[in-house]
Amino acid sequence: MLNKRAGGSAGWRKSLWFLPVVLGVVPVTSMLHAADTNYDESAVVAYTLPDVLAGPDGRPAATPEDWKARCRPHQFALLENNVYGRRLPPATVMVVGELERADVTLAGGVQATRLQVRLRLGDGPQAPTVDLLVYLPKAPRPVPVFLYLNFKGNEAEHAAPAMLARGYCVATACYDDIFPDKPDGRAGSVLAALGRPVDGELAPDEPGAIAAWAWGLSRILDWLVRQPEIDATRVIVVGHSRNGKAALWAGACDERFAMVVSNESGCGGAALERRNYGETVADITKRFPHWFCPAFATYAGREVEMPTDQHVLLAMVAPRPLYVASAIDDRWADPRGEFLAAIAAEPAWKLFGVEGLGTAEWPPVDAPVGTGRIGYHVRSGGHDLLEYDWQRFADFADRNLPGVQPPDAGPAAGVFRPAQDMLPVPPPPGAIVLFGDGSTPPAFTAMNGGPIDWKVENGTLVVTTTKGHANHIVSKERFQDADIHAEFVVDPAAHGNSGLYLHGHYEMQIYDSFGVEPPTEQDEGALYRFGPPLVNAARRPGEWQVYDIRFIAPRRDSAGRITKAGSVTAWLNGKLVQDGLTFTEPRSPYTPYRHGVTDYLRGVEKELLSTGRGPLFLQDHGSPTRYRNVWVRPLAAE
Ligand code: GTR
Repeated sequence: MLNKRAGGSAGWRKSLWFLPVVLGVVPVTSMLHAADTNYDESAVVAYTLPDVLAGPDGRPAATPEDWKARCRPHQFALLENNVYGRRLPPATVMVVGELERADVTLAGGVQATRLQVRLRLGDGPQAPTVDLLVYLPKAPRPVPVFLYLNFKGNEAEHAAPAMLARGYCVATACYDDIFPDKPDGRAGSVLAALGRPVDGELAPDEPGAIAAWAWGLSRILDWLVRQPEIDATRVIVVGHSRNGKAALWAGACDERFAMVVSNESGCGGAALERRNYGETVADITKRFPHWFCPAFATYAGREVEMPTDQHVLLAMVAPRPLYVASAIDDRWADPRGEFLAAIAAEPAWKLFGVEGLGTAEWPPVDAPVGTGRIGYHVRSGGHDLLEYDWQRFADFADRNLPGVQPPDAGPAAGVFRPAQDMLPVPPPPGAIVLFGDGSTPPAFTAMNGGPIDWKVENGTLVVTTTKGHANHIVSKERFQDADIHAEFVVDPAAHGNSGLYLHGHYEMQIYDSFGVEPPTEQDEGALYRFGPPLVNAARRPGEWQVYDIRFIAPRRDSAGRITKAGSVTAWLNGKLVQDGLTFTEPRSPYTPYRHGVTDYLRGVEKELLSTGRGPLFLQDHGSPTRYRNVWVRPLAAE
């Protein structure tokens, strides 16, 4: 069981069945509001907000490109330097132990798959871990996700059946796993593990808890986007109160979040600092000195001198959809100040030619507004995250998220999402294993049809290299369209060059390409001579890597001429590297039918051209690449 906190999974399960369906969390705060807090709108000082579109020289962005290249980085740096601290670097995210998966029935009879997984953020056994709880709706295709941090631990979270019934996945982790929420929490936080200073005088732009929570959300996202059941293009980050501040900063730092939702995030979140209404910079930095970078506290009582304000934080989300939610009795969070920040952020959306809120009037309670890419409501009642709020977030997401897949989308549009998270991957039903773990002989022949001379060592099949680079091996299996899986380790010799020759005509590249930017048609993930990978997903030599390829073979007429292009969709190490790339005649002069060809292979190619069925080759290119778990799963012909 994966629960780190008291209560454990038994307690969690119980809560599923017996607790009322409340979609949210009650924060653990005792509101020690200052006696001199201003709640009088007429006593709010006049202020001028910094221009949200301004670049470093004050000149505002004129186009989306100008915003992205010149003005957004400038505005982002102002938030880093003055509020949250420097953005933290990425880290490797790996599963620790077993992923736990169970079918569960939630309140109202909603069927779901529950995943519980412990993620290690960073390298080495000492790296911090986060326990993630995920509820997946039963759906035939990848689903959008609401991701949020909770306050009390996953076992205290009440599942979100209503969201699941609307087709959304819900994923949550406890914020304390990332940064224990107390002034001296730094030493036990991910910041310490990232090598940031934990005591002594901190630099003015040293990140605090909010930066750490935002970073944790991005690391969870790293894992979520690798899951086949999840639509990586529609992960929504949500947060309530202090976690709402973190959600906004996460959305600013990481543009992979497709939509950002702030629920009553208030001071240091969605509310304008310049408005002296509710919580102030002095209040928040006194009680929560660990949340922000040290520079923020210096603006206590002089908010008007800040070179930024919270509308800038909201503008970082543009042109993605943003939802800001307030509650009318939550005056400490300054509901009107949250609305005004959303209005002041609008120019960033307008620059992209999209509508923001579509109104400048603060709406009545329980009457959501936002016909464009910004949504807003002020709910009746106090500081909380309630089902009402969740339902409005989902309404807004339904309207605004791009990339919604129509029910009849074909395989290349997203259904082919192989699990690559945990290696080795067991062969699925219907797979023809060409080489597994070495317990049965490799189902390959040499180029002349005879036995292969590649060695099986420690359960891996190792390329026997030759100077001529043509000691490839040929699968005994012949197939037309197929899903192809291979796990491999690259050796530094000869650039780690090897490859998967699909039908012997088209090569999915294997190469020592770690860190190469931008990757080219030579690099790992490329279909050699047809297209570079969409992203560089290559791992270092010595590490296990994994390819899953959906290969749709070209079709030929009886004279051998191509009548319909072929295509590949390929995943490499959890990333989509080819998305339906099409190809026709082979382009490489090095195919096994030309370079190092034998009589046997002439026969193989002839058969391929007449039947459309051919083998998979593993390539010798002078590097002792290791393979395991190589299989093909033939697809039904179109
Ligand atoms: C309060 C704090 C607010 C808000 C809230 C919460 O004490 O002053 O800014 O973050 O806590 O997170 O519940």
